[in-house]
Amino acid sequence: MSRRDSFKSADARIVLFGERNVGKSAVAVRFITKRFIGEYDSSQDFHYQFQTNIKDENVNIEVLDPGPIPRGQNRDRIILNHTLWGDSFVLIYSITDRKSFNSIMNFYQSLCNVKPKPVVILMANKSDLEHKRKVLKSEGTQLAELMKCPLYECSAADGFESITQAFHDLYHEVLKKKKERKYSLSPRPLRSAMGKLFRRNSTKANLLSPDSLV
Ligand SMILES: Nc1nc2c(ncn2[C@@H]2O[C@H](COP(=O)(O)OP(=O)(O)OP(=O)(O)O)[C@@H](O)[C@H]2O)c(=O)[nH]1
Ligand SMILES: [Mg+2]
Repeated sequence: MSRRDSFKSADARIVLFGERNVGKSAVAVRFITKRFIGEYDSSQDFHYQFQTNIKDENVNIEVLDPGPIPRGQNRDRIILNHTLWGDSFVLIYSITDRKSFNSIMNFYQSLCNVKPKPVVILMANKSDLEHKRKVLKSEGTQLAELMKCPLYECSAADGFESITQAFHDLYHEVLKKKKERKYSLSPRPLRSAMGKLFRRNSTKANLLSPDSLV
């Protein structure tokens, strides 16, 4: 599906970033279908759009699960394109793969170069493989603190609840950010007039007329 076919008004556009084999596709498919199918096509980008119910609200979500991101110059361009498209990001590593953990900061820095306070969660996948663990939970927690975002240790193989919860929380962060931005973009004179309006006694006689809101 081409990006031009995107929902006109997606409520959230989520991009998954992480090294190869960490479970990006498994996590995306778990969230969207609640299923774990074991093997996933890694040859191309997968762009999903769907409606889901979050806290009794129907929302339009789009998820981008990137295909291989090559090394070299093209890498920066591809990450930049994905970053511009998305409004929120899941940074995924596998607890069994230290290299994948080490590379998270690079993804995060690339994001911050384009979007100064990106909406991000950190996901430590494959928590069912405790016997193969190479990254301590405390290391994940420290990294999340550095990036000022929450950490979710979860397993795409083990059930859908924790992954669904992570995506729902991310969606709520997107909403929060959109509301903040809307507020900060509202014209100052109107904002201060609104402030006056609500500081006043709210009897009818004290309400300001529209003409006075300038
Ligand atoms: N045990 C276990 N295996 C997982 C989990 N998540 C994914 N896998 C397996 O890990 C392998 C890689 O998963 P993918 O979802 O294809 O990983 P990916 O990050 O999309 O990989 P690329 O598309 O190559 O970048 C597959 O064999 C999955 O079945 C998990 O939580 N636990
Ligand atoms: Mg994949």
